[in-house]
Amino acid sequence: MKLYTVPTANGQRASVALEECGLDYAVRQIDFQKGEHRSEEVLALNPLGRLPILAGDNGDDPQPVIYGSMAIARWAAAETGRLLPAPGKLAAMEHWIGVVMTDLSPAFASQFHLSFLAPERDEWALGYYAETIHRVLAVIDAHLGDNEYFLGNDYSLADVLTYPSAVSSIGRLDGGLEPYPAIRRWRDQVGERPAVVKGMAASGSLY
Ligand SMILES: N[C@@H](CCC(=O)N[C@@H](CS)C(=O)NCC(=O)O)C(=O)O
Repeated sequence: MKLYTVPTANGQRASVALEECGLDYAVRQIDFQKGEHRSEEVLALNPLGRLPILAGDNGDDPQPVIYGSMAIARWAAAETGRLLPAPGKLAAMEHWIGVVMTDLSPAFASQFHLSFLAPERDEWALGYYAETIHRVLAVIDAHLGDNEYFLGNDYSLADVLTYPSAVSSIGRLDGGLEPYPAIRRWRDQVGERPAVVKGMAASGSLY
């Protein structure tokens, strides 16, 4: 398999999940700041021109292809049986994955586009997304204050999908994780896992 990746939280989620699941993969870094995500090589795999992408290795045929950090992580977990919840904890895992992937991560992405790519600075929109990020982080902080991981004592996909936001995307938030001691404790603990160290290095980091 080959992981087409980027040095952002989305790329990191994919590579950390592959590492945690013990899967073998080669890495192809795509420089989206140079526009490589619009190259024929990438568009042939994903017409959306977005990353990360995991391409299978069937000789010359790059299929099957999975696009998106959550899809790649879910596939890796289902394929290997790792990072999955213990009986009775599926609802909680889906809840937290939803919070992170459909609330927190899009708010960080919008903040990135408004901060670095928008032709004009929109203070209202920037304030809105910063407030949304803080609202989500405060809820996660309260939860991790009472729980070692998202699912109590069980490390799962929810931790893997959240960790890159808490070390990468967070660099764009004034004050970072300073107001969130429980997330800082969890981040340090997760960050010591060898698979997390390896997965983060595989995608690299902008910050
Ligand atoms: N939902 C996707 C989002 C992927 C995404 O936003 N990728 C960005 C890099 S972090 C990208 O490829 N941007 C290029 C573009 O939008 O043209 C995921 O979770 O992986």
